[in-house]
Amino acid sequence: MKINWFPGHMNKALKDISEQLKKVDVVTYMLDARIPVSSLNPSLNKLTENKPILFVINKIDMADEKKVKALLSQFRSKTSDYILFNSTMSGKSELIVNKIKALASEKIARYKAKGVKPTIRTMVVGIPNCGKSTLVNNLSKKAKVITGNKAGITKHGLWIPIGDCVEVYDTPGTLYPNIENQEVAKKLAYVGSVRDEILDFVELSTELLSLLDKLYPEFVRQRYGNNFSLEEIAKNRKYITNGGELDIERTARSVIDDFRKTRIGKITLD
Ligand SMILES: Nc1nc2c(ncn2[C@@H]2O[C@H](COP(=O)(O)OP(=O)(O)OP(=O)(O)O)[C@@H](O)[C@H]2O)c(=O)[nH]1
Ligand SMILES: [Mg+2]
Repeated sequence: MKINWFPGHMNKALKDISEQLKKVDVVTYMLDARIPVSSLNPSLNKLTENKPILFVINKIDMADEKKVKALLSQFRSKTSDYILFNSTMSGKSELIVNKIKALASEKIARYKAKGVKPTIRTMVVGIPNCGKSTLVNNLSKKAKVITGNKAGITKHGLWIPIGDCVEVYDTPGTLYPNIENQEVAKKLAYVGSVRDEILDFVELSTELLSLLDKLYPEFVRQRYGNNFSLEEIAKNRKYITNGGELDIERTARSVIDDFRKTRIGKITLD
């Protein structure tokens, strides 16, 4: 299976992002803490390279925080900062707004000198399903944009005012035209950033189990026992088809579901 998902709406979204970026002071670049490096999108990196960036390393509640912290150095520079975040938690949006304001301090100072209050504009970009719209709703304190636990919920960009001096633009999750690196593509699929309908779950879950065997051997054994082949898991779970055979497809889906619901553990794959 070669995983490549770049539907028309993403191509449009990248064009729209590029257009709207002219108005943007700070890019809020959201990453999934379970794959903080693999969730960097080369297309977005290129579009945003000349802007200050706040990396929001989201879903930290589902990830291996120690491992994420070891990867952080690449996300801080003169013009970028990062925050480890859980965008489903309310009451934390000040932390993000403050960091955005700090990254826009030059503009704020310039306007202040003229006696004018500036509007700071940020755009939330990132792979599908990493929590962008959830963050936007959290920042605006009212649910205004639709969220959902599958890839490709947001279809159009939208500017939303938050507080009296910040505006935020929610964008559709974007991938890139040709994902050459299939190790990256698989990780995007495990975390739910690729449309499930195009995936071969048997192949995907087999690969995930073998990756977890390398990275988190105790976690997989704790969950599935020492023999964690799909056949063995199907037997243990008594997943049988109407024809009386082991239901490998259902087992494969349940393994991916276990991973996505952190039943195997808090895991970071990069
Ligand atoms: N545990 C956890 N779940 C989160 C977090 N942020 C978002 N979610 C969940 O992740 C799912 C996707 O959230 P969305 O906000 O729709 O993601 P999105 O990035 O806007 O997705 P697209 O519009 O498809 O690009 C939802 O089920 C959210 O509740 C988080 O920090 N922790
Ligand atoms: Mg969205």
